[in-house]
Amino acid sequence: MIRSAITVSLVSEARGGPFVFWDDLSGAFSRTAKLGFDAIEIFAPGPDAVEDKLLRGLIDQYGLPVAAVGTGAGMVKHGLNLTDSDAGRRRQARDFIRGMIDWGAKYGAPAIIGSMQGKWGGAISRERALELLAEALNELGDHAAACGVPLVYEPLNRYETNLLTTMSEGSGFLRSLKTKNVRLLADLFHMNIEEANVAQGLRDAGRYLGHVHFVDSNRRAAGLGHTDFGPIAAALRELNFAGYVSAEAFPLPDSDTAAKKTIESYRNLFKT
Ligand SMILES: [Mn+2]
Repeated sequence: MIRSAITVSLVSEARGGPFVFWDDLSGAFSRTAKLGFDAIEIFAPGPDAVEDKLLRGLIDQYGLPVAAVGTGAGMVKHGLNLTDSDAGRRRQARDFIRGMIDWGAKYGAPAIIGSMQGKWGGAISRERALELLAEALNELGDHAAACGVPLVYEPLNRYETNLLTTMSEGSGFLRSLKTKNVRLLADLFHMNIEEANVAQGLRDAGRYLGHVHFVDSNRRAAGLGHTDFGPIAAALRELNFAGYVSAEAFPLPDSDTAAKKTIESYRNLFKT
């Protein structure tokens, strides 16, 4: 079963970014539950940012699981990434992500590595960056397995990384890893830029597909851009995808409208 989710950001440094709900975690849970989403995806400043009692209380009160947790605060707050030319900074990046894996795992949620993958350039060649990324994903993937959750890796579009930008590259890379615990995140906005055909990109992810960022061509809620979602939904069904399609979209024209449009599109595409 394909399940719906929606994002909330608690990271002030990410303001202006593509998250539907902002700042108020309790309010986001309440609105997410009311609109009928299956789960919530949390972009938090760090592993200690949300009190355990509060989060467990919200999960119970609203019956909403956590779909995933983002790790990008390591980048936007601390300037860390896994392919930094400085070994100490790379270690800090891994430590930050390990903390986020541990935090998410308490609620059964996988951590997502997106911007924390970094970019190659300067003292770091593309080959060296991919070697560093592979080392980090092997270590963190096995750590996540020990915590009982997968680790999710997200190829990004060319303006956000120069490492891996398509599902085909992503699945080839995951196949080369020692760890078997890393899954791909297919972000439909990035794919709209990088894939020749988005539905085919999902098929290229194939058995590695673990999570989808469900969003339109312009990073607005699904239904507010020009993406043709029919073939995308068909590809996800064909793959028997059983994860979350999670709205990582701008709160435009406002959070509630973006959320409503998303759940409406989700129902039209996946509940027919
Ligand atoms: Mn994304």
